[in-house]
Amino acid sequence: MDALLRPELFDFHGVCMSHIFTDNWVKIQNFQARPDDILIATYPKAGTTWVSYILDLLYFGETHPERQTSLPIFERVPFLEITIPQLAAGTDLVDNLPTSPRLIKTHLPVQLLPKSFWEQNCRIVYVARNAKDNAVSYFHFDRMNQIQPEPGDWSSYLERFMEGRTVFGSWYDHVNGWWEKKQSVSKLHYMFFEDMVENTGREIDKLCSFLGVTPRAEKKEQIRGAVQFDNMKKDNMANYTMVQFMDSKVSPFMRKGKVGDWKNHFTVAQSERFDKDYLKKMKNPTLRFRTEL
Ligand code: PPS
Repeated sequence: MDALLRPELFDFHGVCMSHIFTDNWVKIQNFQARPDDILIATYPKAGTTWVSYILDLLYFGETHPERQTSLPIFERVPFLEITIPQLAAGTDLVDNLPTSPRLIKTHLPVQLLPKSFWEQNCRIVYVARNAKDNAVSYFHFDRMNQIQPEPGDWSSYLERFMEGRTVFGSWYDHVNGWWEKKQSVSKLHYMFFEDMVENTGREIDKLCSFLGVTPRAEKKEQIRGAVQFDNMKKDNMANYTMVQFMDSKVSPFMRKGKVGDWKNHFTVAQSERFDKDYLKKMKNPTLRFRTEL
């Protein structure tokens, strides 16, 4: 795996990317979505795995319970654009999914999404997380994940995050781009990590109504319990501990799962600078994030 180590960032159609997510670009852009596919779209570290787990349990928890103990979440909900040499490409994993619906993960900014998702009018769940906690989570992820660029120290990382020089580009462009899309696409459910932490049950209800599924109350309660942070953290099928290029000893994938952990990382000066810059970039008053609960 040595050849994979620590890729460089480069500009890809105006977005910072690494080759891990662009090597398979022709297949990604030509990917054929199906009308019942459900896409989970996020900027990295916004709650993808959490929502993926909920959807997997909603659709297959009762009919295919063996999935929970035998298939890691990244096989149940493949990552469309990932391509790691010697491993199956995300597009192939999706094409080989036996399930219906197929649950698919992407971190692509809205303008780079394969057009068949729009043509097929697929349901899309977008999860967004406040920029400060998102930056902290991404920093620790880049430390522990050998297929991400070297993050350097926290203060230089934060500068790069503000400049949009992280894999999948600017957080600001990502959350705004998908938010604008939501205004014209009815099958796009835009949700927030902070709301999930505040009241997971309420957010599961909203997801069910968006997806048009009506599970029994006990089933919803069971799912709510199963996806609590402590349960997912110890679940080897959800916590990414079996991934060779991720080192949980450096920082676990299921790290803290909190709102407001940024306060343990940002200095007062960094926070003030970040807030000032944030106001310049986040002009749309209808898109509001909470940095504490
Ligand atoms: S990835 O790599 O982009 O797919 O990562 P992603 O799953 O989007 O985000 C990982 C962060 O989500 C937290 N997480 C949770 N928080 C609360 N409850 C549950 N069940 C849960 N599952 C995942 C995870 O801990 C990462 O956040 P941080 O702040 O680093 O802990």
